[in-house]
Amino acid sequence: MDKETALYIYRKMCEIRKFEEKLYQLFLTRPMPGSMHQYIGEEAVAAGVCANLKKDDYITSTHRGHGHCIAKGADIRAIMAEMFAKKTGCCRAMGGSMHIADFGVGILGAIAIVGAGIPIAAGAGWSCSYFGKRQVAVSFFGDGAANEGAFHEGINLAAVWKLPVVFVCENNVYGFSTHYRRVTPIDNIADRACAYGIPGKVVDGMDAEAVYEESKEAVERARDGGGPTLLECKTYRYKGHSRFEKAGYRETGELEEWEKRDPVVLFRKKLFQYYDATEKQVSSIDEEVSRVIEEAVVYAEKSPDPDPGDYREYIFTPEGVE
Ligand SMILES: Cc1ncc(C[n+]2csc(CCOP(=O)(O)OP(=O)(O)O)c2C)c(N)n1
Ligand SMILES: [Mg+2]
Repeated sequence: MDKETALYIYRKMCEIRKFEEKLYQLFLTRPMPGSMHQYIGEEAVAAGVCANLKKDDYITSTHRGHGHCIAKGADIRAIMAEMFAKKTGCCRAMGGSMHIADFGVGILGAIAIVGAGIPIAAGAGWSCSYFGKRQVAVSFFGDGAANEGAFHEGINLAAVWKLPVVFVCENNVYGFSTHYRRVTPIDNIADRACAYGIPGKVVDGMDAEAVYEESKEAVERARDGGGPTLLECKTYRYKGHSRFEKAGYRETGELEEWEKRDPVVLFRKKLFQYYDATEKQVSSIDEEVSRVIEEAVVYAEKSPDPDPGDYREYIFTPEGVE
């Protein structure tokens, strides 16, 4: 990748990390609506994959979706306002943390039903092929989702119809409190690709450069009519499954081992080593991103609450929109 792309990926990873850290503090210190599932530790996956996507490409996301939506280009202020359930939120307070969507930048939705985004991405891929505009669809999902029926149905159909879809499994070791090897009889979920006759690759999900390069190949293949790919990004979530869940099921020292390969720290070093970045360039990204996140909180706090009757605008009846 060139230096511009590397700095872009770094910025996105910082945005995700700082957004999530801020949100964690907010949930600790003030009443916040709903719950949340944090993406800290997995930033390289969303940032590396989405750096290969155009605005009109599609993604489907999950309950752990803040990172995907930031990486795909949703407005951070609007995501933050959604966390606060404000009228200015990207879903006008009707979605919340687990249901972020922004059709304007191709985010078809964060979907909290595990695995449900996979067939939706296949459907989006079908529309990409039908309209012939060289768009692609990417589905992000977890290791737990890979054991849902929707995984088989979605990937099988995309493979049979050679749809332009990239299936990105974020193997963060756990599905809730269950280690993936307790419920998955093979080490690599990517090995399942052969059952669908499509390429499958295991990727170091802590290394944004590796994620970018592997997903670039998969996205290009999809754009060129070569059909889908299954990428399994090996990664780790630093926080518990949701909000204040304590992750007591982890081995002692496990988190610390993964933190040694922190994706943000790792890629920051690479910027100096391989991309000729200067200290000034990188620290100005750090500072700018901190400012953006602080401003997003102020924006969200100052935004109006939705009117109680607003929900009626989003209800469909047999006669049409109410
Ligand atoms: C169909 C379905 N089953 C169960 C749940 C409850 N649930 C929510 S998240 C989750 C774990 C998902 O694990 P994984 O797919 O690995 O994603 P991760 O949370 O690790 O990102 C479960 C079981 C759900 N939301 N949907
Ligand atoms: Mg998981």
